[in-house]
Amino acid sequence: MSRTAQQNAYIQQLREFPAKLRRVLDEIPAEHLDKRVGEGEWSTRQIVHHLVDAHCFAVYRIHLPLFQEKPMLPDWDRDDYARQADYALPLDNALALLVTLHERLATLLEALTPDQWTRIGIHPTRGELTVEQLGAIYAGHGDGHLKQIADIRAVHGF
Ligand code: NI
Repeated sequence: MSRTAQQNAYIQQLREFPAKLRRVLDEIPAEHLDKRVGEGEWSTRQIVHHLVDAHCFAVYRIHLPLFQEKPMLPDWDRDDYARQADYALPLDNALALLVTLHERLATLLEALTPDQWTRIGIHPTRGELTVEQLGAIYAGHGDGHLKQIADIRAVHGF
């Protein structure tokens, strides 16, 4: 299978993320998990549960263009999801799912042919995206939220 260095980098990033997140969470005392930087902002707990839902959508969104011609990729309201009862679950639940989801994503991407990387789906806000662009978005998505968690820690000093 011939992959570009960039494609390999996305796959590697996806493979490493769950352990990276776990190391960050291990440093945060449980009593701080529900702290937020302000009204309407997400807590660390909500961010971690958000990653699970976002990466469930990633698996779904990356599959669709493999089998359909320029499919519409499903949209979702992140704040609606964040208000549901499952976002209050202990983080072990989310971490276990993230390990599984990331293994699926990485395995899926690793086996793509060069043509499959160029298949296109219609993202609800970004328009036409290739499977490679979707892979890039989700490879970087977790790190963006790690910065958000770092901001919460900085504001509250833990
Ligand atoms: Ni997000």
